Amino acid sequence: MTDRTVLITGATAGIGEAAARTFAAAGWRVIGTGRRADRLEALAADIGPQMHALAFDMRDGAAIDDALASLPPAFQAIDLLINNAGLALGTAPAHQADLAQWQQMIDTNISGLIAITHKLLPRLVERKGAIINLSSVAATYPYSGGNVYGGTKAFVQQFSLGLRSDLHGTGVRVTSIEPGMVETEFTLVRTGSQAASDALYGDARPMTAQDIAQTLLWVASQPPHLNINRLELMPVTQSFAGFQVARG
Ligand code: 8X3
Repeated sequence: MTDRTVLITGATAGIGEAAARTFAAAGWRVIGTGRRADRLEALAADIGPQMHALAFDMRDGAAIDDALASLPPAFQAIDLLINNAGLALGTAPAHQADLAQWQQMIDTNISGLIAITHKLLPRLVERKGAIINLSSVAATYPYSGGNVYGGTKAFVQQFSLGLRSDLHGTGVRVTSIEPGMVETEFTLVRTGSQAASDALYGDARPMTAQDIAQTLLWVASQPPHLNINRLELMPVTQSFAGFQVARG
């Protein structure tokens, strides 16, 4: 058991839900956040009193304040922020993409992430806490249709390194986790198609949400003198393609 508390954004599904279960099983108190209150409450009921469900929209600063102010005393001292909430929308090339989808990715993956981080930073500095941000391999390696999604994840990667620099001397640790293909609702959300999701993950042996949750716990369990700056993960079946050349 530990007396530490983690706040996990986007805990309603996928990596966030797996992380909530994994950290609770390791003895952490877990604050799970998200917009879908019913799913959060169901998860909290399953995990038990170690989890507190906090439903709010991360794009709304006043809603974040109200939510944090409503935390029961036992959950107020937050040691670790896991910025997991995020999404990809669309796979169209940039010149055919939907601007509203681009904006929605920026709102969640960047604006929401910086808003909750900004709110929690004073507490994290006070407690010499830690931040783990979920970036992606898409931060480093461009792929067709990745455009703004990759751009948002590059922001998360670089923001993580920038936080490390700004928090120098505070004892606060910051990590950018950069997974490749993980089988979650990610592709269903991105494409709106269960068939597309099944076709991508089908026999590809992708990573699982549990793989990433275990990695998050491992990062959080390192001794306080050690900071994992960036950690990139892929399934064995995923690697890199070469440059493309248009001819004619
Ligand atoms: C998404 C990574 O490889 O599924 O963050 O596009 S990948």
